[in-house]
Amino acid sequence: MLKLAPARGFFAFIYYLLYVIHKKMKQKDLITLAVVIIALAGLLWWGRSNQTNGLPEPGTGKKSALIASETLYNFGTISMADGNVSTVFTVTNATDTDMLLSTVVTSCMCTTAYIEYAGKEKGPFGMPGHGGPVAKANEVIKAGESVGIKVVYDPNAHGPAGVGPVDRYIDLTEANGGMTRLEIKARVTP
Ligand SMILES: [Cu+2]
Repeated sequence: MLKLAPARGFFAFIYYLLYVIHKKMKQKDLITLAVVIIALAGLLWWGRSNQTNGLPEPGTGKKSALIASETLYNFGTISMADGNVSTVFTVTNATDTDMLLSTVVTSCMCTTAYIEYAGKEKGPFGMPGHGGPVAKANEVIKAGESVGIKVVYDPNAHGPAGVGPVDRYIDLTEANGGMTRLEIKARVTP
């Protein structure tokens, strides 16, 4: 997919580099150089493939007013054939003042979230678009009250290539800058 294009360009560049150096170096030196470059490329590739989400790490912002009953849910092994899976996290405004939950964003388009509060459901909220505006949640959670954050994961969103372990984040951002990160994991089989 898209990620392949820069890699292909990278290897084309290495090939060109080797071709140029080839004319000026002895064969033994060339092999040493090739091994070093392949090792570096491998490290780079490994590092990139370990980046499983697109959201920035939570900052050292203000303390969150919300307390989550749990911050990680593991769906275990799920099958594409069975379709979407969902879970509900409970988050509580643990302060004695009302708070404003401004945004709910997810780290990938396969994951959506809904706010369940006072008998209503608001959403879906998903991954922020490419430079586009983030849909505001703007939900006031009263002092001491709890809301459900329903998270839906679509194992078919990435097509047949989407098998294997997945790790996704759901970030709840407050008007005062506080942030709560929820996380889902699963192992996807066809
Ligand atoms: Cu995804």
